Amino acid sequence: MEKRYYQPEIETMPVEEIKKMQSEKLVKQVRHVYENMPYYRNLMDEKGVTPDDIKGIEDLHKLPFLTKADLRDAYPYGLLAKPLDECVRIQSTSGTTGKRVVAFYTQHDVDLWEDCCARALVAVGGSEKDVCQVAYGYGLFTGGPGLNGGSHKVGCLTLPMSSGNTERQIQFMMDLEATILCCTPSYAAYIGESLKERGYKPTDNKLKAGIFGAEPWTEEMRRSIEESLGIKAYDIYGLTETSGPGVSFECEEQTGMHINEDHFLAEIIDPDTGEVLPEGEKGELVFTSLDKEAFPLLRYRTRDICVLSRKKCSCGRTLIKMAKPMGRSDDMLIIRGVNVFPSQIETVLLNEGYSPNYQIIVDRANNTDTFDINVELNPEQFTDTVSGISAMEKKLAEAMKTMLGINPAIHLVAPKSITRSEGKAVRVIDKRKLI
Ligand code: DLL
Repeated sequence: MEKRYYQPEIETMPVEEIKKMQSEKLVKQVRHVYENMPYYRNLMDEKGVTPDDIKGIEDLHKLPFLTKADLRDAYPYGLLAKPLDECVRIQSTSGTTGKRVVAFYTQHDVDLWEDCCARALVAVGGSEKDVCQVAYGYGLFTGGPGLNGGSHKVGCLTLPMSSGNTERQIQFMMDLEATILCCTPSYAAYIGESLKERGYKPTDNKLKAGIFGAEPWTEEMRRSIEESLGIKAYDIYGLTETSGPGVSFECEEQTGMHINEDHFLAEIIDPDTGEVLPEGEKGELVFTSLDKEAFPLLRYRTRDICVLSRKKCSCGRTLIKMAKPMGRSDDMLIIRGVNVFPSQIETVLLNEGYSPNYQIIVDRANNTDTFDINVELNPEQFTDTVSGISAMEKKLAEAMKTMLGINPAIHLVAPKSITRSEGKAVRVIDKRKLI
């Protein structure tokens, strides 16, 4: 079997050794942060915790959390722990609440981030023989630069396409015989659809694998992308605050993402109480950066809802796995008092044979929430009889009711009428927030 590890000494390290390594790094990192990041030192002082109290990972729970609100308060330099002279890069993402998140990197930080992305590429079978088409956005967004750096480290021929210009993506994919595609899952679905429209069959391209992340996507979406592109589709996770893509990545088993535990210490907490939950329970994912220098966030609350598992993996990696995040706690919609995740809607649509092109519109009329879902028909489903359409809408509404517990109004719309996304898809329009 071909080599599928980039750094086997880390990726297959016995768990006890990983934990020992994490403990040693944590003790050093807490000291670095305490001495160089006054913002976090104040939080520790308020909690009455000193670096001497942290002797290993068993003491992690004593440290205060950092949240999105802290990022906002400390913008732009307040969480910087190295002089700007030693930083070589910033990356940024739009926050949900106005101010952008700005993350800083030393050369050491860029290097370890690219190692993480290289691990992800090798895990899907990448090597110097591959042509890696990076169709995540380049620039402030971490997707393009992260996978680009990883691809160089592996030695792939890197196509730095950035997102968009689908015509050119397809031309290069075909002419330069790309074998690995990296982009958001929604853009991968769009590229698949565009190839089909141009008369290509899934076997006409040379792609073997895709590395898709930056937004939640379901198993049903995975299958649909795998079919349309004729590839294996792998998940990758990360966030700007922890460096970018590559915090965790999927291996050949495709049953969750291995967390790069030598760099990131993961916890699951109860989002309401902050209490640490045992392995296997669902809750909010919290990360501590163990050896980042410039922007070393400790106990950062991601708001992503997830489950961790140390079940043995057939790929031989010992790194803990996280399930696909089912969405962010702040993506969750509360409609007429019921919690609704867009991922549940996507599951129903794909199970019922619809496209993953949909938009959820929530509003309020007469003090009651309205809940509408526009769903695009596939060209082969298109029928121009009104009774045909309303029967399909009714059937889909029933399937939604079974999954969600509440009844949306379904509107089947013409093929290609919902705007495609080249980056992260916009699935929800919540007009209630605008009031
Ligand atoms: O999205 C980094 C990234 C780029 C990850 C390319 C993977 C591939 P941000 O823009 O800061 O960073 O957004 C981070 O996106 O907290 C999750 O809510 C969501 N997210 C990222 N990856 C996944 C994934 C990049 N595989 C936020 N599944 C995170 C579900 C994901 N959600």
